[in-house]
Amino acid sequence: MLSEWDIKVGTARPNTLQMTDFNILTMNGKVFPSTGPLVCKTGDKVRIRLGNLGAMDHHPIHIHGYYFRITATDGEDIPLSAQWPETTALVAVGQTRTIEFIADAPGDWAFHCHMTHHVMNQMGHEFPNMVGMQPGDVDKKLQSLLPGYMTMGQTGMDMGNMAEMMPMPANSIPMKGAVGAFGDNITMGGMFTIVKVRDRLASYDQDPGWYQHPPGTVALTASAEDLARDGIDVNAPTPRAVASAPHAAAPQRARAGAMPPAMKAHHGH
Ligand SMILES: [Cu+2]
Repeated sequence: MLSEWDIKVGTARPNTLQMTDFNILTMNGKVFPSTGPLVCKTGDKVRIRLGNLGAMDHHPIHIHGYYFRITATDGEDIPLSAQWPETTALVAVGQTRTIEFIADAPGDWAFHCHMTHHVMNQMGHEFPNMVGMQPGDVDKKLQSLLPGYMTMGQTGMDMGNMAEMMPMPANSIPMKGAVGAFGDNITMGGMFTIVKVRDRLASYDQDPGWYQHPPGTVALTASAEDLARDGIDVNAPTPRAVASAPHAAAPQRARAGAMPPAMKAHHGH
């Protein structure tokens, strides 16, 4: 079940007067990483019934690694001949959508709303655009009035590690983030869970942990020898850097001038 709430930071009671600015998006009343994984066995026929209990927002629910068929709406089952394949099921306010697929690919597969702010927590719009701002010592000055104050957003939305830097009020959750399979930070929250498909299962009710990738199926960081063997110099200027360098601009203009008229006509399309 998909829901949306307005629960101000540090409070416990949802604001029922909210009309548009919801800040907590949940699956079965939980936000990732607290959402339980959807556990299945390789070869299982999986049926998921999605219902949107939200007040104002539609949810395009998307799966990684599979496509599914839409097999029923809240009206009725859809005859086999009329079912259609999707990787995203748009569940409008008040609707249900039933999806089915055969779990034939073992792994951990993200299953989430595709609305960007629906996989984040504590979202709000009552902030100025801070990208590129240089706050100077404004934090230090404000902290004498507001302990713990921190200017945010100057570098965009890369805030996955914010929870480590900023103390959180009681009864609150970080904007996004959980430790992933490789010790990295999964910068997702909210309406996000994981379909876990395994060849062997102890129980459908138990989280089987992270998928153990077969040897040789996970990309590794290239060693210096690997790079040298393949003739890759990571310090070489990128093509874009070359094109924007003043000394490189002249030969490029010369090439444009040498283009046949037919090709020039296509410029600007
Ligand atoms: Cu959504």
